[in-house]
Amino acid sequence: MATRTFETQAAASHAEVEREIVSYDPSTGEELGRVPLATAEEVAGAVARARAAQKGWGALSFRERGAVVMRARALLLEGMDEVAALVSRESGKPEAEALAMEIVPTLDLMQFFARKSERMLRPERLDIGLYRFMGRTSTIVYRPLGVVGIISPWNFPWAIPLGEVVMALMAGNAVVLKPSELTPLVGLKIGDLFRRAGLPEGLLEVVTGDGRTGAALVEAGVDKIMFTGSVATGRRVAEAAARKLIPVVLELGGKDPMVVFEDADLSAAAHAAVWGAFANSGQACASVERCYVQESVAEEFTARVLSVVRALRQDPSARGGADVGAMSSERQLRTVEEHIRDAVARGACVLAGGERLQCAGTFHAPTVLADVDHTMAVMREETFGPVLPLMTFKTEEEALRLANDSDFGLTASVWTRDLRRGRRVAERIEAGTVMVNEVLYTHGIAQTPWGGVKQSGLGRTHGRLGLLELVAPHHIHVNRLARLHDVWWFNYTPGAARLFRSLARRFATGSLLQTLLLSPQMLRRYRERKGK
Ligand code: TXE
Repeated sequence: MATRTFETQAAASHAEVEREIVSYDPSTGEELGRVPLATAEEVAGAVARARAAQKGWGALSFRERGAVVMRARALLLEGMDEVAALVSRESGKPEAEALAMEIVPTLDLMQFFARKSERMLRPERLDIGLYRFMGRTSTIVYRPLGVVGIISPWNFPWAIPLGEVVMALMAGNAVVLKPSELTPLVGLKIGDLFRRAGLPEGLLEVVTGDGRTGAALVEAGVDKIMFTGSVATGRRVAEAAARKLIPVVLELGGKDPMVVFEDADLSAAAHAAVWGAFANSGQACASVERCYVQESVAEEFTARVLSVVRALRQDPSARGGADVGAMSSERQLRTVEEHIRDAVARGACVLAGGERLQCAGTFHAPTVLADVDHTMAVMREETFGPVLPLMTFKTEEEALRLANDSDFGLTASVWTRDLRRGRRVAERIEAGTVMVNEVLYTHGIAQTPWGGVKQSGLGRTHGRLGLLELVAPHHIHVNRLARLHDVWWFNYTPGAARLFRSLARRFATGSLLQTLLLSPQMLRRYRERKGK
């Protein structure tokens, strides 16, 4: 069986010649399987099949679409251990973590969108102010976009694409999914789940491949791209999409701060910091990547963190019982080593971990750093690994300044027993989501919007805001009094101009009373028209 080292990842390039992607188990380096590397023509074919299938699907009721999603959900529930095992094998995370962070949230998401999409997308009557007294109504009707392209990463290879697939399908779209080249088998498993659930052919096409396959998907004439990945690739996707005028949602990761005030429950905060930084081996876009502790409790908090870290189990041979799994790739592990090396060279102190494990897999020990500052890469760039840098602050203002001193803004977390302070600080942190006394997990709450500000991306997934990204709002405007010609139509007589001045002064105030004062002028205008 082939095994993987950094150098032999070049095996991938050998396989590319054969137009294949090789999938490896990062915790052992063993080959798991091979899948096709789809060409641009094959991607275009998938988009064409999806477009043909979407017409009938978009015409179904929410109930009918929801029934397919609920069948897929039942199959997932039945086969969850098999899915968790595959996710664990292909991504390196412990099976328990795959269950907790990928299966449970998606089961909840599936029932939520299957049952609630209709309500969230029901036609909406708009308040059009004084125009309603002119016999008019405005309604927004949400229609499917058509074909949605989803380009997904390897860190949550099941939960991220599956959630977006469900939302796109419930909104009446067809989907072409390009899973990460590191986790193609999990991507194919998503396609398999919906096929077994009876989703009509063509509605979910899974095209396996690498960045070139993703780039081909952007070029293939889809109606929207949902992208999750790095800032650099996200920018390339947005540029290509802009040339085709296709909208994009970009989820580009974060450098998420955790702020611990002196009045926080230090035990809970320490456990949360450790889980927030080391769950998924730190490879979550909402991982705690910077931890700021108020100086007066820094010593106690650090001691608590270290004692929780010491109890963590990391065992390359135990999929079920370990806490901190393998990292997804050697490249990722090298970024972690580089950030630690840079931090130490600039004066940081390693309080725990600090090194990779000597084994065939890509494991890195959970690492705690102190004496860090914002000149270090570990405080500025996404580390995306099991590293928890601790830094102290004195005042609330200083904590806010440090938390906001970042190019990213995905999530943040504030720890305090004073919930008024928690909300106050939360409102001033620049991030898509700020949690008070929680970390990391709100991607798992399907009802809440997910997305960031600054370099963390554009748009939202999840919740109603996420669902609205997957539909086209159609504005239907109806005039029930068509007999009465509008006063602003031709001809522009001197009387008309006088009326328009009055409209500017009175009607445009939004006041019905003011507008009623215009009645005589309006009547004159109608009579003037009638005379013609
Ligand atoms: O991501 P890429 P990578 C961050 C994290 C990580 C870094 C690099 O910091 O260290 O990104 O990860 C497809 N057109 N995140 O290199 O390249 C690719 O095939 C279209 C944060 O794995 O962005 C894959 O399916 N698609 C993040 C997907 O893009 C292209 C999760 C992501 O790959 C493409 C993962 C192109 N030109 C990494 N090139 C998060 N937001 O949570 C590549 N792809």
